[in-house]
Amino acid sequence: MVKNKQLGLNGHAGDNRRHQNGSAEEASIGVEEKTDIYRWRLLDERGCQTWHYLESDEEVKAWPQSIADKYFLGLPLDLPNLPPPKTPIDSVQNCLSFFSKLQLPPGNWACEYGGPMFLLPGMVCAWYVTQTPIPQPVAIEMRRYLFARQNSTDGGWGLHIEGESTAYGTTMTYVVLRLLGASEEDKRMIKARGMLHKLGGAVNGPHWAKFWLAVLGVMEWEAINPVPPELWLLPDWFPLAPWRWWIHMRQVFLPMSFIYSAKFTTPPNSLIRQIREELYTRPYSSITFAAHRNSIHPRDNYHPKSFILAIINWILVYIWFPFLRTDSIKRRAEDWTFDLIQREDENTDFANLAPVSSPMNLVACYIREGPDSYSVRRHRERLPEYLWMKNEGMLVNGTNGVQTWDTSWFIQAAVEAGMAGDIKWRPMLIKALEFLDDQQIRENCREQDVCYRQQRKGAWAFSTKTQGYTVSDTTSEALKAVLMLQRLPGYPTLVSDERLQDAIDTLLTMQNASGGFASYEPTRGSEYLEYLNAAEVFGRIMVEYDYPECSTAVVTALRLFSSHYPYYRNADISKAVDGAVQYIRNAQRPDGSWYGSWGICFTYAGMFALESLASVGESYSNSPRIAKACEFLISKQRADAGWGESYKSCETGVYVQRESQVVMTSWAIIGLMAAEYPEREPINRAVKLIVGRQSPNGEWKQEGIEGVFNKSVMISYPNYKFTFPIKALGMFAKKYGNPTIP
Ligand code: LAN
Repeated sequence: MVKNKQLGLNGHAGDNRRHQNGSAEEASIGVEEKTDIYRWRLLDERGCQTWHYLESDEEVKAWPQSIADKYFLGLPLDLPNLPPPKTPIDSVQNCLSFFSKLQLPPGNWACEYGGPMFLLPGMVCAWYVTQTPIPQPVAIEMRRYLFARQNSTDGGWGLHIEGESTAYGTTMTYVVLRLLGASEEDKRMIKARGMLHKLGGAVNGPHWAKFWLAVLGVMEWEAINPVPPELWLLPDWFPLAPWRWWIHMRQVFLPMSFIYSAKFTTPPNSLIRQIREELYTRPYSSITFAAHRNSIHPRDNYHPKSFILAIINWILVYIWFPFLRTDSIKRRAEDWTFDLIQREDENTDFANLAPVSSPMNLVACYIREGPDSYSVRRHRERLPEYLWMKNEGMLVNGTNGVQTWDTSWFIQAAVEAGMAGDIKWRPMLIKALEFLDDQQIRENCREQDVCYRQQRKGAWAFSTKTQGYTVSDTTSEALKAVLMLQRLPGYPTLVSDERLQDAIDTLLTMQNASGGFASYEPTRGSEYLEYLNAAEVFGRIMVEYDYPECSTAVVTALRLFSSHYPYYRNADISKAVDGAVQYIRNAQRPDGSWYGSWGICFTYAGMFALESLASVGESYSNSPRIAKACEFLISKQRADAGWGESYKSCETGVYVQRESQVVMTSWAIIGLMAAEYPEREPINRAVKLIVGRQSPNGEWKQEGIEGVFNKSVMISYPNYKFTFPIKALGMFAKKYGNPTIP
């Protein structure tokens, strides 16, 4: 848990105010304030990760910086050079020697999980309007991060760290920099403002930006397209009912609709009044905000609002709200949405699903229950779990960590590479297994049907058990990791048969009629709901879809489980596998590729799909579709023998090249080897590239961004540069007898 004292959440709002002007002078002359990076520590308590800034020298002495802390902070590690690898397995050994030093005390691995630029602003806005003091070191480091991520050419910010400047990124980052104490006269802020005005000012931001601006009181509520909580009063059979939406959309819509209905705006102060005059190309008082509900800059308009949505919005604004919505409907809708907010808080112990909804839940609790309520205090304690500190400053992670996901992948990769039999790595792997044992979800949510939650007993969540949302592929990857490891001699059986069966039972509830598997739940609504996608900046977000990645994870988990437990729900498992494999076959594109939704992009999905089909016996020599998939991958191999795919692939649906990346090269050859691609040369050369890029201390350096969501937002998976090379090199060594690398 977060220690109030250490994070300075001590209720002295004065701290915050003092800070707002504190650095103005320095910043305006371009000297960035910075904390002492040697004083930051990551605390990991059963997967609950929080960063702490140690103020006193005594604290520093009592709690030395670990290698993992130093690594995350970009400090020198002074690790010795390892013997240069002669074979792929030497390279794996070196990597393990490095990666083992990053294991955290509970047994998991951690990392920065940044990329999106819209997460930090929500957090700061929520703190600001709920008068939650922002500890000075946090404010300083957030400012530093945001400035470090400013696009140097035009002074703006994008939707994600590699993206071009947008009205969303630029408006929100500008505003929170001001809230965090940056001066409007700072030359970087002047440049940012220039860019914002070039983009048409804050009226051109998307819906989610306008929402926060209205809450802050730097935009009027008339400019915000409606978010009616009464949608939650629709009967469950109704095709548009929000329980059918993709979980991230409905968990954001939920508190957003509550706040919208309350039309909550924080009382203006002088800073807010100043910001009002900075965000627009005209004086604030001269703007007709109601005319800007649909204004949006073309760069932000990835998914333009549909005509149907525009009509619905019109009806809501001009007919429903002024004439038809009675007080009693309003009250009932607000009561029910707040009840659902409380259930989400209860089910996650206030950690919440993700960092967009979580700050909004805080604001909703603040409105309904007051600043000193338990719910507000608990939210304030939990939000810092989303923060991450690195050499560039402090950011907000995409989830409250990658604990279970990355730990599961690492275990599998190490087993694949034959490392589990090496006594040297056994303590590390047992610790990792203990982590997964501890993190398995043991119970369903209370009244899961009332709060529309999916069965989850026996599942694993992407981050931690407390967050508690099953994900089809995380449950599968964790299940595989546990099965692989605890069956080996020398490893304890921690997760009982019954608990493994619980995981299978839950997985089997998650299949779609199409045979495929989606992410958190089976698909509950029609694709036509995309017509109601109001967020503009994301694509394919309204409902769950089938994913080759998730479907593959489930197929391979079910098959591995069946090989150990051939009698448990045998018929159900075969049927589920057949259905999922059939879906994967159907999802192949005419050019032989698969589109990836969670990693970039065709290389990622190709790896999974080929693994799935291989697990049911399809390979290059006996399956034309596999041959085609291999040819597709081979056609993308670059002259230096690597694969490198740009995030543009995700946005455009067409393979876009970039310089070779270790992670994508690993994905591609894992797929090719799973498919038993007959030619060895392209794979040999790729292996050479991977090994050649390894540093003498065993690590691989960070390259381009690896992950994606909602087609348009990129997200970092820094541990992939360890786990996927290990897996690829391990597979290679197994297949070709660990030859010397020429
Ligand atoms: C994630 C992270 C993990 C990811 C995988 C397990 C890798 C994937 O295979 C299934 C989907 C899942 C669980 C996933 C879904 C969307 C998330 C939670 C994220 C990409 C991390 C951040 C993102 C979340 C939606 C961020 C908040 C943004 C909104 C638009 C609400």
